[in-house]
Formats: sequence, C-alpha cells, structure tokens
Amino acid sequence: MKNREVVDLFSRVADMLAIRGDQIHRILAYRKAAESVEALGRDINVVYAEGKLTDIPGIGDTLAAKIEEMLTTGRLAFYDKLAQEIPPGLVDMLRVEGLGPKRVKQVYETLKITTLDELTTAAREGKLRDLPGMGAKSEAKILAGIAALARHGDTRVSLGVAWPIAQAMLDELKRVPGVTAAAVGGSLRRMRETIGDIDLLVAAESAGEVMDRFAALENVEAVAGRGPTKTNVVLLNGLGVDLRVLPAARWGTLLNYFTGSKDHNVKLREMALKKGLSLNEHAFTPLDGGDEILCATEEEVYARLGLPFIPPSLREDRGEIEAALAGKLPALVSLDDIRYDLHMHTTWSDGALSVLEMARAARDSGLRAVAITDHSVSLGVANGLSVERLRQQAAEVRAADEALGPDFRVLHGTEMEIRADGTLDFPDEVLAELDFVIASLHTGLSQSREQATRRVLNAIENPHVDMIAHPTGRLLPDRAGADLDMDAVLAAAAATGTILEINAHPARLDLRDSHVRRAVEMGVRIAINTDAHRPEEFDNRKYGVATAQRGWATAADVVNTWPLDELLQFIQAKERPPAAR
Ligand code: DGT
Ligand code: CA
Ligand code: CA
Ligand code: ZN
Repeated sequence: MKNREVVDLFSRVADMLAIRGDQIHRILAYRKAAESVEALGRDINVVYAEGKLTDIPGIGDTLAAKIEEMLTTGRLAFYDKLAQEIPPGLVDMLRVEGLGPKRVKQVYETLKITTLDELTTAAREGKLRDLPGMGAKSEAKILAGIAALARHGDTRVSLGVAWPIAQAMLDELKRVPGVTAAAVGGSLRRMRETIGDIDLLVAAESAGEVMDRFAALENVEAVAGRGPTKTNVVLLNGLGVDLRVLPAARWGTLLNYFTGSKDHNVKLREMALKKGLSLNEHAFTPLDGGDEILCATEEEVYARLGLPFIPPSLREDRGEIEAALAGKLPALVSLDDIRYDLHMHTTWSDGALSVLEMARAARDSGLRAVAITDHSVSLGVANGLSVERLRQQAAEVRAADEALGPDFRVLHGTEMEIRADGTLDFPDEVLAELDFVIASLHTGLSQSREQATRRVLNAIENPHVDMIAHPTGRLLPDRAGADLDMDAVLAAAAATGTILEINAHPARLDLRDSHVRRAVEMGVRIAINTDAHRPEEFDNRKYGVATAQRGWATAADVVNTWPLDELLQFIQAKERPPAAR
C-alpha cells in the first residue's frame, strides 16, 4: 500500500465510526492519523521499515499496528468488519455539503439508501423531505450540495497540507550541486487557502541533475511529464508538483512568471507591451528584435515596469498594480509583528497541555503574552467548562502568570459557545471576571442566514464579548460554514469595537482573505490567533499572517501587534456605556 491508500482507509474508518455514532475521541484519533500520514513527506513503507511509525504525530502503538497490517497484508480487518455494518457508499455521502453523519445514518436506516447515486435519485423524487427533521428546503440543499460536489470535487488541498511538503522537497533540491536558489511559486507562494498543485522553482545552470533528483524523491509516485527545463510529478498523496529550472540570471522572471496569479501576470505583460517589451519566464524581449533583458531578481522585473516590488500575497489583480503605481501599497503586517496569541486550549477542555505548559511553549515561540481560552459548557464534545470549573481555572492561570515572571503575561479567557438559539453560555457577571472573552459558533452552522447572523450579532452586542473567533465556522477544503450576512457582522464589529479573528488553523483561515479586506476598509480590528490545541500548532501563525496580508492588513489593523496595555484599554472601552467612551 502507498501513503494515499493508508490515508484513505484511515479517513474512511473515521467517517464510518462517525456514522455509527462512535465515541468522538476514537473518531478524532483516526482523522488525526489520516492527516498526519497525508502530511508525511516520506514513503510510509520506508518509515515502517525503519521502525519509526510511532514517530509520526498522532500514531501510537495501536495505530502503528494497524498501519503495519495494511502495509504487510494490503488489508485492514477492522475496516472490513466496519464495512459489513456501515456500507462504504455512505462515506461518499458525507462529502456532500450539509450532510452529516446522523443524517446519512437516517437515510440509510429509513430508506435503505447506500450510495450517492441512490441518494441523488431519492432527493430528485422528493423522498427525503418527509423524513423527520427534513423538509423541501433541506432536500433542495442536499441536491445543491451534490451538484457542487460534482463541480469541484475535492482535488484542491489546504495550504497547511501543501506547505510542509513543499518545504521538505525544497530542502532536498537545495542540496543538489549547482543550485543557487529554490523557492515555491504559484498559489502556494501567494498563500492561497487551497492549493491546486505545488509549483517549485529552482535556479541552476543545468536542469538535468535537479530534475533527476526531483523525480527520485521518496515522496514521488510517478513522473507525469518531463521537458528540457520542467518536470511534473504526482506525489504519493495524489498532489501534483511542477518543477521549473532556469539559470540564476533569469531567476527574477522565472519566479515572477510562475508565482502568478495569471491575472496579475496578464496586467504586467500589458504594461511591458506598452514599453515595447514582451515578458515571459525567460526574460523581457524588445519587440523590435533587440537583445533579451535578463532579471536576476523580481525587484528588477517590477522596476523595469516602473513598479515597486509587489508582495506575492497581493498578486491577485485586486487593485495591487494600481496601488503600486500610485505609491499606495499597504505596509503589510508581518510574522515578526505578532506579540501574543489570544486563543488556545489546554487539558481543561480539549487541549494537550496544561495552562503552564502551553504558556511556556508560547513564550518559547517568541510571544510575550497569551490568553488561555478553553471551551465552555455547552460544547460537551470538547469537555467545555462549567462556571465552577472556569473559576477553578482562574487560580491556575494566575499561578502560571506568576511562574512566568513579569515579562510574560497569561490572561484568563474563554472561548464561549454562542448557542443555537443565540444565547451565550455564561452570564454577564461571570464574563466580567475574565480578562478576554471570545464568543464563537461551533454548532447550528446550517441555520438560515437570518438566524445565524442574528446569533453572531447577539454576541457582538454583548459589552463583555471582546472577540468573535473563526466567524463563519467553515472548514477547508470544502465545508462552507454559516451563511452570515458579513456586511452586517463587520458593521456591528466596527460600531461596538469587537475584534474579529483570523483563525490561523489551515483548516479554518476564517475570516478569509476577502472578508479581511472588507474588515480593514471598515476599520474593524482583527486578531490573528492559532487556536492551538498542542504546541506544534503555534507554527500555524504564518498561515494566519498570510491571510491577513492577502486582505491588505497592516500592523495597525491587527491587535496582536499592539502593546498589550493598548489592547487591554481597547477591550475595556467596550464595557463602558457609549456616552462614557
Ligand atoms: P493552483 O495551482 O490552482 O492553486 O493555482 P496557481 O496559481 O498555482 O496556478 P498554476 O499552478 O496553474 O500555475 C502557476 C503559475 O504559473 C500561475 O499562477 C501563473 C503561471 N501560469 C501558469 N499558466 C499560465 C498561463 O497560461 N499564462 C500565464 N500568464 N501564466 C501562467
Ligand atoms: Ca499551482
Ligand atoms: Ca502548476
Ligand atoms: Zn478554539
């Protein structure tokens, strides 16, 4: 078996367990295992041969034994047994937006539907609307979800899957003699939230050796194409990778051309033509037949066009070229600007470490303060805190704050559920005891636009609520989240001084880039937080920063860059009645 097949079986097991209604942590264990193997930059057969399966994050002895069984026998008995109880076709139905495990179980048990095709037929014939809890509207939603699935499939992967794989491949290519530069291009360099394929760019005088080494990487399943300066491969996890190699003297145009986006490049080429030049990955070429003009850096490419350097995260033809011409490019927020993280979990709810361990890990990652924000009581699956437990936790947070000394602050917060009816999990007097109050949606995401928006507005209007985390609740690559009236949410956030989060987890990136852009224009304050459940997840900060950059945010727009005192004053201002502000 290959990596991809192990990933597929583990995620099918997770889905089958979910449909069966099994225990949440068992389901999550299989999901995490699938994710870890998908993100593994190595052939799992080799890792197994080295006896290092349990070094993979999320793989303990039990799951390692299951991987061993798959690799040595080509089967997984546990999967075969589950498949007798849960028809495998049910798993495909879960990919339909709006269809959860409970609903899938229901259509199976009541209508004996076992495949996506049968489900489509039943929905078209109006057989779903009469099921308990369903109606004509939810039936139409399912049909729309099936159509959407047929349109886009799920071929794109999240930024968080592609990024580490690409970095590991670059590390290998940089070691090939004669390579002077190597970088990602394409949507990955622009840090789009999902990636169609990975583009890798290398500067070297001769391409042959680089491409040979590339094709031989352990992670490569097949070579799909090869030319004089490019090689296309498919990885073990199914992702495509394009490599292009040109001499260092052409690095600037190479990088620029294959970073895209296509629309950005079209504009650049038009500008070049007006100057009597054609532009491609090799060089500028005078239309009247003169010598090529080579660019070793991207700065030279932009300078030749009369432009300052435009950061890759802005290159979507959303006004960046016009802004560059007018000298009005934003001074984008950067990773180094971030001073603290305001959203994370500990063993009090569903995190992996204690308060002190988590705070220490944050300090070691270069931060100066954190807010500890465990889940609240109605998120039972995440072991959410009751008022009593929240108050007990306060003492532990204070102790951690003391233990880490005066140069590091540990704030006590909560990630409080906005319940399905719009009410909040804690009363105002409890919220008043906390340093930082987050409100968020995790359930009822399929409510109507009016209902879902009303819930978020309720939370924003509460003077104790400082921030809304991952506002829509979407999950990448293909779960849409709540259908919010984002203009209303942004306007309310701006009017009340409520912070909106860019959740940096690569499965969320919520607010998304386009929402950030509108938030910035409307003067909404933004936070970039990791929502870390384990210390490795602090590394996700870069994805949040990139999303902020893609939304044209400057450091001033992002509260995590402010001195902590300023942030605390800002959130206290919301609690005073408007006349006193
Ligand atoms: P993806 O892979 O769908 O996430 O998006 P990109 O932007 O990485 O697109 P991809 O991989 O097809 O191509 C990488 C870059 O190469 C793209 O951003 C711009 C450039 N490029 C590719 N094909 C063309 C083309 O036909 N014309 C121009 N002007 N540029 C192209
Ligand atoms: Ca690409
Ligand atoms: Ca490509
Ligand atoms: Zn959280």
